[in-house]
Amino acid sequence: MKVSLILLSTLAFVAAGNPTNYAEYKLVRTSILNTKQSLTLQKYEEEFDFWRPARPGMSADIMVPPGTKFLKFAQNMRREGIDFSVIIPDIGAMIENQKSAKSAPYDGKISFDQYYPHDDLNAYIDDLAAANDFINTVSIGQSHEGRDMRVLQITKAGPGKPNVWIEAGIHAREWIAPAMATFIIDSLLKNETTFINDLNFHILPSANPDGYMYSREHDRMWRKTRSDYGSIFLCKGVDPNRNWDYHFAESGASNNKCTDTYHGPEAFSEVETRNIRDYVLALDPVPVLAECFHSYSQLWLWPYGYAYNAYPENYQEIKTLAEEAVVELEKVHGKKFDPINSADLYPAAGASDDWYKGVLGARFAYTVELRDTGLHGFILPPDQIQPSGEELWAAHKLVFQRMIDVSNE
Ligand code: 0X9
Ligand code: ZN
Repeated sequence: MKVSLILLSTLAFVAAGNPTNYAEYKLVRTSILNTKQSLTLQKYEEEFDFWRPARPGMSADIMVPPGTKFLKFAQNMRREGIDFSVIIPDIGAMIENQKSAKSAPYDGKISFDQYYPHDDLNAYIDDLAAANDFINTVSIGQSHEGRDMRVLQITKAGPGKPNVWIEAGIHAREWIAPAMATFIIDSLLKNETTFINDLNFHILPSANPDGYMYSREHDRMWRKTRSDYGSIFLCKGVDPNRNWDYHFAESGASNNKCTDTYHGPEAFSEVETRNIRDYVLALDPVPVLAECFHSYSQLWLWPYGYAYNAYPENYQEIKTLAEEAVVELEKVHGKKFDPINSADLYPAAGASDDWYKGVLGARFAYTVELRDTGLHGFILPPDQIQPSGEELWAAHKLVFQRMIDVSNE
């Protein structure tokens, strides 16, 4: 990567705490790529932020700066014979627009029309624990910058009952994910549902607190943790969804500290992934279901994701349930989610879903890529939290019931 004085001064500017400015940055979507085109585009992965990577048979979503960089990009695409269209003309304006949306501090009652900071997410689950004797919260450790990582435990079902594990927000900029964890919690606790009588739930709403807060306060497009491995270009952070010790670094991850998919110096280099690992390994029984909430693309991904044609032995029942879940989901607001194998999105190793299946031994493991399909991408407007939650909950009613049924077999 070419590092200029301008880049270094930009890095210093960001390090000094000035928010990254995305004024007139564009999100472009390419046409469906063939193998040659995807290889060509992958050369640009260090220069541009790929919201969806370049892989054969897919279109890529690429954030491109305005001005001469955009003109140069367009020229290069023309030369390579890759068509594209602009799907978000001004990412900065979209971010600013959302900043002006309602944001009231958490006051003991969660509302599903805003994205809360990490401390409020913790406060919300702590308040639930204080108000219910069958709910606890536990700290599973601190993040790199010392934020408390707290898990909500709903253990009304009692010892020995099947455990369900949900991890949200491991990617910082995917704000809809922590919001969906709180929506699922809220729905579970409504009186008309009885899942909590039969299943124990362990839910981590904010799996990457430093990254999440950095994305709120400094750089809306931040994805990684905030650790520091001494990059000469001052690049920070590791992709915590490439940091798990199952086929670590074998595919879809980078050794370059400046990329968004940097896998880290070794598996579990990140304190956040170690905290999660140690907590879930101690669960008894092993979770029947382990889920990860991400965005965007509207997908219900099933394992494995580290390579093409690598499937767990019971993949048929995992796949079938994903297919059934998206049918329930679509009934609510008509949103289509694709139930596909993770590697068919793109092979990427070291993700937590693969580890939950391949190492932990969860019977069912999924990554749900939430709304939308690129109209807003990661910058999903807060007025979509409520409808997203409604459709996700409908899918989960089926999934949780299936967990009860298979556990009673
Ligand atoms: O690349 C990821 O980590 C996930 N997509 S995202 O756009 N949210 O970054 C997908 C992970 C799918 N799982 C595996 N590849 N194992
Ligand atoms: Zn993600």
